[in-house]
Amino acid sequence: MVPVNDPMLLTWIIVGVLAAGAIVTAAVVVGRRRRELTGRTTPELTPDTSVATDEKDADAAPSAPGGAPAPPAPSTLDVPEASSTRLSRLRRRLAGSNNVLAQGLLGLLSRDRIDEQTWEDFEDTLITSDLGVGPTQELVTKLRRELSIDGVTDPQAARATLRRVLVALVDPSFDRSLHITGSDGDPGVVLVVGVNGTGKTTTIGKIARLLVAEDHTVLLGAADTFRAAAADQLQTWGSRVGVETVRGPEGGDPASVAFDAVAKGVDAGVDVVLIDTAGRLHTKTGLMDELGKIKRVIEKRAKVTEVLLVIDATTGQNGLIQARIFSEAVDVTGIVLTKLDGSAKGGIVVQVQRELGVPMKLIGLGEGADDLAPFTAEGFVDGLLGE
Ligand SMILES: Nc1nc2c(ncn2[C@@H]2O[C@H](COP(=O)(O)OP(=O)(O)O)[C@@H](O)[C@H]2O)c(=O)[nH]1
Ligand SMILES: [Mg+2]
Repeated sequence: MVPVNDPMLLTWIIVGVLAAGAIVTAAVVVGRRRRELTGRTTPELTPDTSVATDEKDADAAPSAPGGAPAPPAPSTLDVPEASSTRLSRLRRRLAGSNNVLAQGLLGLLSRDRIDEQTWEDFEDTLITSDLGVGPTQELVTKLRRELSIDGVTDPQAARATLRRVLVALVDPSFDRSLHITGSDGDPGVVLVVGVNGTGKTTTIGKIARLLVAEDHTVLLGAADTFRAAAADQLQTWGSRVGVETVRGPEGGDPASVAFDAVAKGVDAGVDVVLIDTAGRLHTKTGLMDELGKIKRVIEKRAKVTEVLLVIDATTGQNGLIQARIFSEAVDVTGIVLTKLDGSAKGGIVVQVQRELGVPMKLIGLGEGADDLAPFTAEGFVDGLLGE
């Protein structure tokens, strides 16, 4: 060791030692601080619990493999709205400012005199509202005749004429009641069919609520076995009003789930069994085979009293094509038109009913749990005309 005699050199050595110490201390502090920060902002590693769902199952509970019961039962049950008040509550949604049919009809009445050009424009409006060419011509012919007798100078009278002609077009003579009474003490069985995404599962959930509001006992059958999420979605609907769901394993045979549900309904003595089906069948033959089989197998236990075809009003002419295919595959006894709240084209009601010769029985007017109403010709027309 060389003795350090130079005071300047000694000072420099002390300064150097202190500086080195300060640097080490600073590094330690910064390091600790960085670890703290990192710990706070980096999410903990957890197993991926997300479930692949599509938009249509957004309200479904997470899927459970193997069809295990998934949605927890709510602690208190909902009290669903009675059917009698629904259409009047929801009617306003029919005549939204973007409703082509409503606008065309009311526009016609707002004139003092209707010339040839006006009639032609009116006809075009009706056709673009999905009313269809046949019903449009029928409506225009009738209106021209009646308004030429009564005139349009009295707006009240003209409106009454329009209402009368429209109600006749929608056909008030159809039996629109849901056939939910089985024979010989068996439950009524309602089979719900339609393309994926049209609103089948939602509609079944809503029908269950309608029936519960009328003091019927109900059982649900989840015969859409493609994904467990589909059965979860149905079960969630049922559990909100204390209605049980019969389900099978994911990918299982839909007909066997439908059979089990109906058998259980018979044994338990419930009033109505509602059967959900899948709409992912891409070929017509596949569709016929599948739906035909489900119906045949159910009927080994109890008669199917109602086959409801669900159509999405926003799909327009496409919905009509689907309706034709389904009605060839299975004997449709009633139509449910969903999403009329989001459609500017209420005319589809008349066209679908005409095409299939089957009554419109229920209309969906929103995503709310009780946004499904029994269809009546008068209620529908009053909704369109904003009365
Ligand atoms: N706005 C509106 N949405 C509806 C109506 N009915 C069903 N939906 C929605 O349509 C989507 C598909 O419904 P879902 O019942 O899963 O169709 P499914 O595949 O035929 O069973 C869901 O997001 C529903 O909330 C309706 O009347 N109005
Ligand atoms: Mg479904």
